[in-house]
Amino acid sequence: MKHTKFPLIRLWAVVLLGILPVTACRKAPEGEEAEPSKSNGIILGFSQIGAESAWRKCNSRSIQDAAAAAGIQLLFSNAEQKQENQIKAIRSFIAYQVDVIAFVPIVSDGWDNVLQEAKDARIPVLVTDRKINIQDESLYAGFIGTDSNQEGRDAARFLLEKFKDRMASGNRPIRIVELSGTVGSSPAARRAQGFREIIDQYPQFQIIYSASGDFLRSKGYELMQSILKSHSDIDVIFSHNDGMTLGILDAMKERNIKAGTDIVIVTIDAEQAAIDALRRGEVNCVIECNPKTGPDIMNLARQLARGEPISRLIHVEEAVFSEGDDLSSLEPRGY
Ligand code: GZL
Ligand code: ZN
Repeated sequence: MKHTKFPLIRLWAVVLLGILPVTACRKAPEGEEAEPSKSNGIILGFSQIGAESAWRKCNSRSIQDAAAAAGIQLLFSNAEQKQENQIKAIRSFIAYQVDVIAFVPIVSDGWDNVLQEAKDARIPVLVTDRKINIQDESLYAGFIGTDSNQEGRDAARFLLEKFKDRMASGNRPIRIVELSGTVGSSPAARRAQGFREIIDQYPQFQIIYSASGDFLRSKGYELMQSILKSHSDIDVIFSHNDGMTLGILDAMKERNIKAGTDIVIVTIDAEQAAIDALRRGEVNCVIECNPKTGPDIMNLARQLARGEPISRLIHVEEAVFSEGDDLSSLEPRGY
């Protein structure tokens, strides 16, 4: 492991940039033998985007718990939804000379310079959860997370099944409202892309309105309030995450619209509240997006710390829960 000759640099990085070392194991002072730990004192710098949804909070818990279990010292930074805070945090990890950097890119663009700096410092970078657009793919070691395109396709496939009779018996348009996630983020772009890849093959499906609710319950509620004022012809709502869907349900309840019956709702994440709404018939399809990637991230960090290559792209397994499924044996979601 790199042992900096200037421990003060580390102190600076930790104190000034508010990076919280989350797990106990510290690096021994120069000359003393580091206490033996299962992972030989690997230091992982993790830049998380914030706490915008139940999904995100579960993702953070998974990472923090897995680091503690693996004996990996975690420097965990919460960017409070700002890319510039992520870039600052990554720079502090470089100054601290961590062994590995991992992060969730809140948006896909704007990472080339800071990842070049990590490469120059010979610190491997693991991209998690959201994908990046970058000129030089060698600036990061690999990606682990969910397949947002697949999630979008799964949402569309559910609608083909749900409306097959209406499609067979005529061509009355099936009007879709889409509430998308954070503008510029890969899940928002790719869920929309995957959805349209299927839906655009069937002209009867028409996306009459699409806007970003930024993955936030409050914005889902506000958007739905205004949409319901100007549209009484909505057949489907495709919501990019359960947080926004809960806001949508609130707005529909206020106007006595029967969610799941008057309007079909498809939502992504599969947090407990969405599964409960599915059981109540208030939503019709819940697509899983798995936040519990902490253990896999720690295994990959350990490989990178040892200088071993990792696979460039790891998509985690995900399920689709639809109305009519037997959900009786479904474990509590934990988020
Ligand atoms: C998806 C993840 C998204 C979730 C939202 O991979 O980045 O961010 O769908 C979360 O709930 O806010
Ligand atoms: Zn309309």
